[in-house]
Amino acid sequence: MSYVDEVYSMVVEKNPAQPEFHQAVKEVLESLRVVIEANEEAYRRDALLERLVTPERQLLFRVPWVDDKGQVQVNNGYRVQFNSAIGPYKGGLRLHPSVNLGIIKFLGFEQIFKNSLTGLPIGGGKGGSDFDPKGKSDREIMAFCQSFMTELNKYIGADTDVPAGDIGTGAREIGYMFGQYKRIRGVYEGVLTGKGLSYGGSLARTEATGYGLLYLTEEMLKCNGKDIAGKTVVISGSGNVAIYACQKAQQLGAKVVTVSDSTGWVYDPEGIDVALLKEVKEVKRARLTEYAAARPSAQYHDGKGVWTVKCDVALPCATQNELDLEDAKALVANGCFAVAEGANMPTTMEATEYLQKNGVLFCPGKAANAGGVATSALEMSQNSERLSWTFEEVDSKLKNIMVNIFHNLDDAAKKYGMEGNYVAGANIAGFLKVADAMTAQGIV
Ligand code: NDP
Ligand code: 2IT
Repeated sequence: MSYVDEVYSMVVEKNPAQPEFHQAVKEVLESLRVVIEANEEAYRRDALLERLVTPERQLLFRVPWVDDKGQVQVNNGYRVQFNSAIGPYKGGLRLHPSVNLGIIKFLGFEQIFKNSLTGLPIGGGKGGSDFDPKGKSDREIMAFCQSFMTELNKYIGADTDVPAGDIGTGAREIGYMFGQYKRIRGVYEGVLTGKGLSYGGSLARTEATGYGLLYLTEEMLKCNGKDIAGKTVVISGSGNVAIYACQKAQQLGAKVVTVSDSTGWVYDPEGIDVALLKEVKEVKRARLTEYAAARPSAQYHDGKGVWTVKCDVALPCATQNELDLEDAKALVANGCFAVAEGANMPTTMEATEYLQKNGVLFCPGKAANAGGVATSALEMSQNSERLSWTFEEVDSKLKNIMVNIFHNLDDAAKKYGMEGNYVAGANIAGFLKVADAMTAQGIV
């Protein structure tokens, strides 16, 4: 059996009931086959792949908190410190009822390669809880966040592990967690990113993932003789990533005609009204039915459906495995020619293969959504030098990073004989730097 197949079998056997983690590992290892085969002896001797797929440390803890009725609630807390070969662990905290260890491991594993692709010194990690922030009062959110940080604070720090936002964790949650960290540890340091501007946050971090997705998409289209201006775009999700993807797509002259949430989706043929979307989602924390009620041109549909809308470019920005083979077929049949992932692993493997085989330009999340964590690393730099940069300065660095990421993965795909396969390019380019650092640091 080849080394890649052996390690994949080991992962499935040793990590039962973690399908998302298996999926993420399989995609990466398949892409690396050619690189691994060229260095098989040394990698096998050093058990490089076994070490790569095994987290350095996995923290699981109890998070008890009291709800508004006086009832004690108990959630599971997670932090997976996956790989610190190129820098302190870095990655978000997901708060969603679906969270389990396998999901956090898939996200942490993806984060290793994503963070490497940014070119910045950050290792891979991820955390979160099965806590559901929906419908909770501000006091309940604070109670949960304080309890979560009361345990997590022991394992993190500005130079060891720097968490940030993800699904369900935004500025409000980061604020409560930062306050509790400072209170317990007695240090004022950049231990979290995505902070508010009044206490060490970076300008443009809120916008960064969505903006970065569009900067990379624009470059990918340009290098393939196409222009984002004038194109019709479908977006899923209506959270942090989706909102700012929508805003930047419009600034670049595209028309975004859909957004979605976990209950339904909106088709707005006149183009999504970003100011209204922000009011509904960021201020009122309401459902998309409220958007549709306030916007005469918008049609609301229950359930799933954005991928059936005719478009040129599709940007999945909600969650994992939200775009399956049937969706991919509908996109191709409707003439979609580019898909870039704003979310982490939103496209199933079968859907990805179908899109690639049908000539759709496909950029995986670990490259396309890297603008968020890259700007988090810029926030860490600003915190270290105790200065803050202007919006324009951060935004222009972000744009450079995204353009460089695209060229790095494009070059890697070409170098290894897989021109145009941006999945392989991203995995190879991300892997090589981490593998080099792991090798140089010996068996740890
Ligand atoms: P938010 O919590 O701000 O928004 C999430 C959006 O996705 C909401 O519209 C939500 O709908 C929808 N959604 C979440 N879970 C599901 C589900 N199971 N089924 C259908 N819809 C769902 O999160 P973000 O925008 O921050 O994150 C979106 C994606 O982008 C995630 O995959 C995240 O890992 C990834 N990402 C985020 C980065 C960041 O900086 N925030 C950086 C890089 C990647 P509802 O409100 O109804 O739950
Ligand atoms: O998936 C991701 O890259 C994030 N949720 C952002 C992580 C970060 O540290 O900013």
